[in-house]
Amino acid sequence: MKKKEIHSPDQLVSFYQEMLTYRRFEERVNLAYTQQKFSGFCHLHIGQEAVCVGVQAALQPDDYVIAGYRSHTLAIAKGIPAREVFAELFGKVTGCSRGKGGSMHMFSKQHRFLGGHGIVGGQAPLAVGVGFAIQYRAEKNIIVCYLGDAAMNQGQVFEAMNMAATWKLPVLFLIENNRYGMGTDIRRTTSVDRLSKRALAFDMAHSEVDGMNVLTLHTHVRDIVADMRKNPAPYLLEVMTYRYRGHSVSDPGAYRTKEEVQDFQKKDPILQLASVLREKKLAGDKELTEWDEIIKAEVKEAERFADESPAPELAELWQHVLVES
Ligand SMILES: Cc1ncc(C[n+]2csc(CCOP(=O)(O)OP(=O)(O)O)c2C)c(N)n1
Ligand SMILES: [Mg+2]
Repeated sequence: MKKKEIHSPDQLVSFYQEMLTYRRFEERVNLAYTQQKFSGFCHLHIGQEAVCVGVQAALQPDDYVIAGYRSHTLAIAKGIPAREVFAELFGKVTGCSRGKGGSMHMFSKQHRFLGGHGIVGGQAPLAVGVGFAIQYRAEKNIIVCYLGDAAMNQGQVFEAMNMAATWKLPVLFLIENNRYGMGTDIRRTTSVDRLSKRALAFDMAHSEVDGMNVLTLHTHVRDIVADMRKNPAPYLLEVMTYRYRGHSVSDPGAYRTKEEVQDFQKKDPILQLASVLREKKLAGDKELTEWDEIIKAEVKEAERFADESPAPELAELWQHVLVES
């Protein structure tokens, strides 16, 4: 029997506002990049907003998150203020990594957001280390390890899963399957039709879920996390999602058709939830427009903070780059 999904009106509104915040944030980041306010790599999460909102709402604040390089919005969802993420992009000392990490290396020990990692799949062994620490200290937390679909073809990810399964570590390996690894269609690089099946090799629990519907996703992840807390063990979740923009801001996207992108945009997570809000009479045109204006102003303010923040002093070069015992 299909489980009844229960989300309070407040939760529905807050999911909507959060997803819209991340969409507007990334749009503003893209604009700043085109205005040459910063340079280097920049990977946007536009289209995938339901994932971080649905997942984060299923976690406790003291759970851990570790991710790849497409992680501006994941960092904000985990509690890092948007302005500190913006300042990090601009290489300012007020950034969450004091301007030393940039787009791919958001980090906050305080918020238990353990990066932002540029090496594809490099976060998986680190997540296992954190999972081990949780078990060793007899904590009740879990760690969510975000991975791209292409990261699932990296050898170290298999090693990490094997260890996590052998030692029953509370690691939720979460694949954001957006169908592409840079310009390569995942179907050209993998022998399985579902990446979650890879869990069978480790006798690990696994499933798939629609990543364009924040409510379905949230309910699904909440149940997984509740089980993991009761019976610690790793889990492999494949979230079916899609990125609307290029792999990075400099990708013209010639490897896929406009129609394909448009098909996914019809299932846009923000539009889907707007329909729910309208149906339930929780919002109409007036509210949706007002919220958008407020959110745009907040994002602009985050950018202003980044603009006006100082660059790191030269002496900063030698600080926080090494852990001294
Ligand atoms: C070990 C390693 N190999 C190759 C690269 C180059 N690279 C950067 S992103 C990327 C694609 C990864 O795609 P996916 O895991 O699906 O994540 P997505 O970008 O779709 O979020 C590749 C191959 C890298 N950064 N690290
Ligand atoms: Mg991908």
